[in-house]
Amino acid sequence: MIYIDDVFADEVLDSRGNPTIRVTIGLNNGLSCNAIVPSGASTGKREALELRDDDKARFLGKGVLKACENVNTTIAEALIGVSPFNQNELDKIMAELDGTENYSKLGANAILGTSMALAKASAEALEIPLYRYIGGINANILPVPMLNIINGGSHADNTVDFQEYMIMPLGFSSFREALRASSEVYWNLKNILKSQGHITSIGDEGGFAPNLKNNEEPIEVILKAIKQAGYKEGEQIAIALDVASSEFVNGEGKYVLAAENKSLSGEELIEYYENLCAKYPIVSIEDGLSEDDWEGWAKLTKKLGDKIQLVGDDLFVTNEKILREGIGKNIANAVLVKPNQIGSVSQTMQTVRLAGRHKYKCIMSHRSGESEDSFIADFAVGLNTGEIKTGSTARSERIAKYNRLLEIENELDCPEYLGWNLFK
Ligand code: 2PG
Ligand code: MG
Repeated sequence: MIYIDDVFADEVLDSRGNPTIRVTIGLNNGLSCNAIVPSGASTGKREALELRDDDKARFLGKGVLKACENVNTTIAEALIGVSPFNQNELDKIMAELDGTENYSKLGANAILGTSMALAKASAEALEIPLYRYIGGINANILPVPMLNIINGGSHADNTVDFQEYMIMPLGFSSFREALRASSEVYWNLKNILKSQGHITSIGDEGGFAPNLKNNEEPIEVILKAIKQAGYKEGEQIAIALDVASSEFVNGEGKYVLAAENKSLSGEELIEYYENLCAKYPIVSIEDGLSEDDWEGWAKLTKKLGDKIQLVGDDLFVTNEKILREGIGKNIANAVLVKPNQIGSVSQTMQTVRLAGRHKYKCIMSHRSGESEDSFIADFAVGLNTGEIKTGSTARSERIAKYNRLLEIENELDCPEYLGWNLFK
């Protein structure tokens, strides 16, 4: 019988150079697997708690030694000697050990790291790929990527208010071709920005971070890059935005667009989006309104919900209960799926299943602070999310996910890439 004989956590660095937790699970057959937990910058208020040490003498207070300690003592004691294959039960045991809704005792980073490493170790022990372990023979769809090629908001030190300007390669028949086209657009974008005298340094997710004059100019320049790369805007490559509006809403509920010297009400911001969508091939807007503005969200969904994908990230924080409330109120039509917002593999799966039952789309997502761990690539295929958001075609922590998806596409007998069928 296979059982867990070692659980070990240590403090490593993420892509921003901040400490994060790596959990290694060892099995009695000699196998061992590890997982590294990512970390966000523009976090939703209701996310599960990322436990940090707050010891100013180390890593400016961001150390995760307490979370490691929790894995190495409390969690290890409960898991050693147990079979790794009962993911739901093991996640539940950790939830009970913690005893709080948001994992504020042991830390969501401690629990998620263990949960991910358990899934990896189980797949390894069965000698099957992780996506196959998660999804069985149903795991066959390569996700359409959302590639963040211009970064703004709290992910970059530039003038742009919106956080992410993404391209979605929808008019292609394989993931490989879609990724190639995206990389070509990225390089054309760099050349155009350079020729216009802009800086071409990159933000946290590998996109460029130029100082542009308003929040529309990034779209204009991306469309130019699509054309210059030889692709048809709207037909082959569409635009998706993560506005991350909770980051620029003020105390009075006004949305402050510093780049345009404007302060808009929720209704005015909805109108702003309607105009943008009429003008440009936008297929998806994430966090268009703040996480507290549920009334505004209902209006936004009424106005644009049958035309484009409206994604709740800070709004739903991958939380089944909050998503259920949103579904009941007809809010948004898609959910961003970030395992560390909720804290375990099985809870993430519950949220995805709920979304599926109510025809909400799911987009598997990285965090702005990432690592070489490509867990979410397998997770996206295993859960058939059909979409993934994992940065631009630069920076190895982003590329790790894309390269893993290329590998999965090679492995599958008849891989499917949905492209526009995603919306049909
Ligand atoms: C987002 C994410 C990832 P962060 O807002 O969608 O792109 O950013 O990890 O900083 O929350
Ligand atoms: Mg977001």
